[in-house]
Amino acid sequence: MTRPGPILAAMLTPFDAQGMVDETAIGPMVDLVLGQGIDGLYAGGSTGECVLQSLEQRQVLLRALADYAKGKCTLVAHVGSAATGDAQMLARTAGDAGFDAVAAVPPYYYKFSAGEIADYYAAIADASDLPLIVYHIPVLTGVNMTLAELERLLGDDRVIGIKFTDSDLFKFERLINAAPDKLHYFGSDEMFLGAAAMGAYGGIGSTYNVIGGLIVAIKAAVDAGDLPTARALQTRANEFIAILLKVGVVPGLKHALAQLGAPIGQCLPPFKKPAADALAQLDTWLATQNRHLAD
Ligand code: MN9
Repeated sequence: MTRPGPILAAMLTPFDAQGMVDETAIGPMVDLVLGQGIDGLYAGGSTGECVLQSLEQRQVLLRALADYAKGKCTLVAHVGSAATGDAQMLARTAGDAGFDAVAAVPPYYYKFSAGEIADYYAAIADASDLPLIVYHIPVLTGVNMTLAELERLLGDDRVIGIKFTDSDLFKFERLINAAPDKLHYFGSDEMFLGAAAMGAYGGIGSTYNVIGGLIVAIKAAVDAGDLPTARALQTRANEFIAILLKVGVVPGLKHALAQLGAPIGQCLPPFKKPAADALAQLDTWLATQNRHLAD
């Protein structure tokens, strides 16, 4: 197994006017995003609008992405679904397409027990030969697994790590130290510096589509023990993230990528087009700040 790289962009999904995956838009988007020097892509997750798509469309995306990007970078497929059978099917698709790993949110909607959640992850691990990353994002799933539950999931040999999107850095640090051999990715981009300082292996985030270079630089500064540089870089990142949160993260990132030369269509319903005044702020940032990110 190749070890997945540390800094992965949570990929957006390009759609055509009919709401189908626009395979022709994948290449230019991938080139733009990878051009920032990140290690790879995490496809079909929250940023990729996974819960708004049919199983078939999610498979189309995974196959098309692997066709274009396999061999160029780390590829992780998010396969999580409240329907365990769909998650297994997607894991098989990712395995056949040549992904490096799969990731999955826990089953949501019903309040499943820890044992039921563990069975779901075991079923996904059984479905393919790919290593598995647990995705902990309680703010969206409503499933707030405890430290003990997360530790138990990481105890499975087939589970290589976790994507941890939460502001609880205490829990994150406890988990890193309880399972030091696993890959601990952090997913709250606005606090990446804190997580890197706590010992994160890397990060997987939506905003990396635009500011991936800043995140790579924050990690390098933390690893070099240069806290003032890391702090200044996180502040620059957060100026962008604050605007993006006003616009709406996924529609805002789609708008930004179009402005940067890789149009990928609109979000699926019921996402609305962002408000014009918020978009104007984003455009100003892109025009005045983004081109200086490499400075
Ligand atoms: O885990 C993303 N989380 C969500 C990844 O989409 C909820 C993050 O990249 C956030 O979008 C980002 C902005 O809040 O930190």
